[in-house]
Amino acid sequence: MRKPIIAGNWKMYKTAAEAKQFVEEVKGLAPDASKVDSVICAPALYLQQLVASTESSALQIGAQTMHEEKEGAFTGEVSPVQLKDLGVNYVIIGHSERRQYFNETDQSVNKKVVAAFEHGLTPIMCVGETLEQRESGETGSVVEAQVEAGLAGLSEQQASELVIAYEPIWAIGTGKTATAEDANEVCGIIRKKVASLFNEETAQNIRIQYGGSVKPANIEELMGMEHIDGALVGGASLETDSFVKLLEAGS
Ligand code: G2H
Repeated sequence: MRKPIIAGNWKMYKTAAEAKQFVEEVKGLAPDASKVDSVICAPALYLQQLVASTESSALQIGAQTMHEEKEGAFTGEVSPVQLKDLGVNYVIIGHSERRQYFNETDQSVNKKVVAAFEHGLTPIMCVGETLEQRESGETGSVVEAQVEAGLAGLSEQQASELVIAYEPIWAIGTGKTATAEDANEVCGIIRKKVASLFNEETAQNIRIQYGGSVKPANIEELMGMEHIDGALVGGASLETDSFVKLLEAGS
């Protein structure tokens, strides 16, 4: 059985004091780590402090992006080695906002996914279609192509450990959620694609999250779906009450 994973994506929100207070409040309330992986993906600035304050709690800390090189002259960037050194466990790769505003492509996403594994981080790789692509019936082919490119060069073991977040772009921060059935259908297409690229066992192991306006009111229905193993949550991960409810629904 796949262990659910609920990850908050704080994006560019919170001051250091707010981040600290949130984690102090939530860490004792996170469900047992044997039931659900509970993750906060915080701004890079706060990672060190948050890793230290969640030590020996069930709450884990992730980053929101990283560079693919282990070091170098890349002003402003953060490397996988630096994240690992801080004790970070997870890293979101290829979020649609990174693809849209920072020119990330399937190829750069693949390099980052490979580099994350190389340095002992678990990538949460995001895929998803635009509204235009959905309306023209391309959702399946777009998502399959993103999965195929993103997983290139991974071993079966790495692919099994990868987390894929299916985030339809039109549902991000808009209040629109894909219906649970629609989300499940696309997560099923992703799983099938993983089976064709690797094998059935890998496809059964890989965890697939849904993301896009997930909140306490819709998480249970989403989590009840066959192919949905968790959620990547933006807005509703910023408040302690709603985030704890999401963790509980995941466990
Ligand atoms: C999608 C999601 C988190 P929200 O970006 O990755 O954000 O839950 O606010 O739609």
